[in-house]
Amino acid sequence: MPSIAAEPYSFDLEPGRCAVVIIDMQRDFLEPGGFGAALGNDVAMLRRAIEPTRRVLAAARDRRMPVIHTREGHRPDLSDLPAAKRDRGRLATRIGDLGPMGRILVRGEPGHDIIPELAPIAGEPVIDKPGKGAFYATDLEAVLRNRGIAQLIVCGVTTEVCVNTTVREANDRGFECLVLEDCVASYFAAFQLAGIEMIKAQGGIFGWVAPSAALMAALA
Ligand code: TIU
Repeated sequence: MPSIAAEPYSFDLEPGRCAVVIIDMQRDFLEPGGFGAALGNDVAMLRRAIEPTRRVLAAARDRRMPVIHTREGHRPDLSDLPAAKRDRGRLATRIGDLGPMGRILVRGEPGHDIIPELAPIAGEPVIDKPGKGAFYATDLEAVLRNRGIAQLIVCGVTTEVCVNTTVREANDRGFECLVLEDCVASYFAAFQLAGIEMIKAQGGIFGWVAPSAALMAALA
């Protein structure tokens, strides 16, 4: 069983029971003109996660390790969009409004797509989620349990929002999460640090944290 140098202590990877989960690496969060920008963020802050995640994705595919992608977004008729989420922030451009990449955070629109660098390939489930957590109102748990997966290697954006929410949901369901700190990113430098600290503190209250190089070394 490969042991990954992680915090707060080593993570014992079980290759047959482990999946890579890539959270919401969508144009709407990483490119100008999408939801992340509509919220007032500097979307360039997230790009540092792309290249390390691309390397992890390639390594997982080489080893036939399951890969699951998620996307945050809503039905075109917005029937799954709570009014509280639509109205939050009193934004000039809201979810469902037309932007340069199509309607903001709506399934099927260009902005909802995963960025080309990390595009899913055949055989990799894509979980469409209406909320921040990837387990809420999705079949992610069934997909994982049907494949006998008990451990998640987590990449994606943003560290303190969808990554943290998903890791907390996974932890309560009995999954062990290893978050790759260079493969997750935040619009806020302070929240990147805090989001990582919150996972690994208190003996790994929500999971483990490691640089992607530690995973690569264990897989080599
Ligand atoms: N995917 C995800 O994190 N959704 C967000 O809305 N993140 C923010 O940081 N806003």
